[in-house]
Amino acid sequence: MSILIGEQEYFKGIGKIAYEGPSSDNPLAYRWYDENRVIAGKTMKEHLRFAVAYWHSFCGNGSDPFGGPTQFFPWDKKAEAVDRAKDKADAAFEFITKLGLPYYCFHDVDVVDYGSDVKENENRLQTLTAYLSEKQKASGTKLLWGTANLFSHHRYMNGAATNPDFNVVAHAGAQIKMALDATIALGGENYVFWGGREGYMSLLNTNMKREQEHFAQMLKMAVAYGRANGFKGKFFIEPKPCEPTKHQYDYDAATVIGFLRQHDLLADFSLNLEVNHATLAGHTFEHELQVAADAGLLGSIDANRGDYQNGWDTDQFPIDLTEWTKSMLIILEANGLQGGGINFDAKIRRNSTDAEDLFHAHIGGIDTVARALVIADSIRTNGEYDKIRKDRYASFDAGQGASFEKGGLSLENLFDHAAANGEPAMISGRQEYLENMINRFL
Ligand code: XUL
Ligand code: CO
Repeated sequence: MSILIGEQEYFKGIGKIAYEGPSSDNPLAYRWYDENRVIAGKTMKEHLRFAVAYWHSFCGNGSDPFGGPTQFFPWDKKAEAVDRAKDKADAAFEFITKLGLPYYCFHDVDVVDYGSDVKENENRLQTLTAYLSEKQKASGTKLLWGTANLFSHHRYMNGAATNPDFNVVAHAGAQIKMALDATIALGGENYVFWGGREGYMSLLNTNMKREQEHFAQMLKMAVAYGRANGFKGKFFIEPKPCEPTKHQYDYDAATVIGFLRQHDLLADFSLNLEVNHATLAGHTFEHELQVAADAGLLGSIDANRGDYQNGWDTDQFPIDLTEWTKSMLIILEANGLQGGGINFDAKIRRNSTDAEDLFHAHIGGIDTVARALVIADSIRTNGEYDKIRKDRYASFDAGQGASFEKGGLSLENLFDHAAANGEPAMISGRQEYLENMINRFL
């Protein structure tokens, strides 16, 4: 038994998941994710930077608003919080190592349960930070990002940094400080803010302007503390329109970019985009990626999917090849993710109760994304896709169109041009042709 498996092996009978190629029918093998395969000048491992999410995989227990846990974890048995947390870390690193993924992500309270004593919580997290550090060294696994859970505890029912009570805001700050300390100590490459309850349930009791200013203030303090303590990575904001609040301030990529610009935070922040959050906001995932890429803020991804019939965050594992192919076209065109990776912020269903289910879920998600990368690269290499889109704007590449783009024309010039050139010819958008073209490569 290797050092990567603790005293107890939690996923017995499952070995290292290997790449076996598309013809394999082994459900515990990769058919597309070949970490060393080079696509567009980089290995798949470098492009995708996959991460396992501690919370869904090792803390989530299948409970929902209508019923309690269905998944009873052998690593969640011991009476003492720190002992339980060490067992959980053993299970997590066994799992990540068997999948062969380079990264993991956590919230502070995923790593170890917190009580209500701030200093005791700090002790607990520091103890686990030392433990995780050893695990990282032994396995080569790295921390893609850390974050603080500022939404589960009852004190955050009216928000965390945006809470109307300063005493609660201080608790949020304390948790961010401790989570940043852990992230820095573990060499975490990024730090995430997902504003779970940073929003409102009713405008009747809310001073939105003041709350948003408090939020910006907290972010500035986090940046100041992180930079003063050696954190060189990016801070990410993860947009989501609602749930658990009625309206979350970080509604979508465009809203967050406006907020960052308004509060002069663009130098330190970028975006962590989640598929199911995009669809909840009434967008496609591709839309959110494009908005971030156009602003140079495409930082990282939380991979999952929603459900066409349900209007909430179902956080299912990604399996939609078309959605991911369209997404990969944008990611490749943007020269990849800026500092982040692809974190599986996804959970197995409440009735998926075999230890193998967690493997099947991750393998399916990993292969979907890897296959989409291969397809998107073929589409780009073929060249027709880029050419059609470029040609569509050809009228701006020379003459009056080029002057317009450079700001060299007035409204009178447009009048003269329109009058001189008559009614423009109709030019097809060729959407169906392009859709068929994407399908040709799938
Ligand atoms: C919730 C969500 C979070 C963040 C981290 O919808 O996505 O898990 O990713 O707090
Ligand atoms: Co997320």
